[in-house]
Amino acid sequence: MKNLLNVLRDDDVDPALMQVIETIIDASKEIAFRVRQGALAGVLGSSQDENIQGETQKHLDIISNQLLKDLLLACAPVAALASEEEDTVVAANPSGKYVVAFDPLDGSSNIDINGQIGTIFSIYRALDSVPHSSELQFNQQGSHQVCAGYVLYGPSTLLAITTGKRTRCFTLDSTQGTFLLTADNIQIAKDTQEFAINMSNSRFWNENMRCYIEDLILGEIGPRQKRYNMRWNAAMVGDVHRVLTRGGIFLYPSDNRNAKQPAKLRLLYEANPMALLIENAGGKARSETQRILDIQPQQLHERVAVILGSVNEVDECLSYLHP
Ligand code: AFP
Repeated sequence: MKNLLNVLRDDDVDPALMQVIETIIDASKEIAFRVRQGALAGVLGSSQDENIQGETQKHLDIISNQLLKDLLLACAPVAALASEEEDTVVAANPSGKYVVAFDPLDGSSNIDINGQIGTIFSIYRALDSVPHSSELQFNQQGSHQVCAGYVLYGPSTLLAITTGKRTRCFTLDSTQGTFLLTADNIQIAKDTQEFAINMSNSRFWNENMRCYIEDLILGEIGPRQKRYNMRWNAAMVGDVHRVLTRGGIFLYPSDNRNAKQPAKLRLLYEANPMALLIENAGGKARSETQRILDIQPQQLHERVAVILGSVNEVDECLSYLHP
């Protein structure tokens, strides 16, 4: 089996970009070790602090963020970084060619219950037109990502990654400490019978979204005329990995719980990297109004509705939203 660096080399990936990817992978191995140690490493539970999102930070959120930050700041090709756990952009190396955004530990609510969690990352070329410390470094459309991926800390530690051509999956061989290629060209099934959504929010959705979900639940006795199953991991990395593996549709729609914040998922370090992985695996990734990768970001931690997965099912959902 090929290892990650050999695959990237065969794809003629820029050596400086390979160095950034390798740095992220090194940090993820450290995180994976602490996740596996759990209570034995004293990393469970919540801190007394809140992040800019207003979320209570778990100890492992802070540890993971610090690991990624320390290693990336020491990586010469990195010009700046942005994180779910950082209020604003952190300037790195003046000669850096790339900027990195990440959610250090997605699915934090799963940490204390030994559930699926993961690290999501997104890499862009640094803009010479603005200072490295400017948030404008990250006001780039998702289609400009040069690399996107996640590390899923589950029964296996898996890396899903794309550098623009295809979406691949690697599995960590913990005896050697290397990620080995285990899926070379993921292709998402065009149709599905599985959806992922947090049903407890249904009373907050708009009417059209409620109708779409109701028809999935009606199954073979309703207009869709086939049985659907539901899954919800409460960690985007786990739900997206299932969609990449066996198809499906993942939805986190806008809702009216909070007029100032109608969506939950973050564009920069959740929606955009996942959208690139999904599209490069033959799937579709939309907000409720447009292709996610076409969205022009306005601010660092902006949020967006997400509908992604099997092309035909995403299209069917959009036909309900825009009859
Ligand atoms: P946490 O990292 O705060 O657990 O949030 C995870 C997440 O951003 C995303 O990974 C999940 O799909 C979604 O939120 C789960 O949201 P709900 O807790 O509202 O179901």
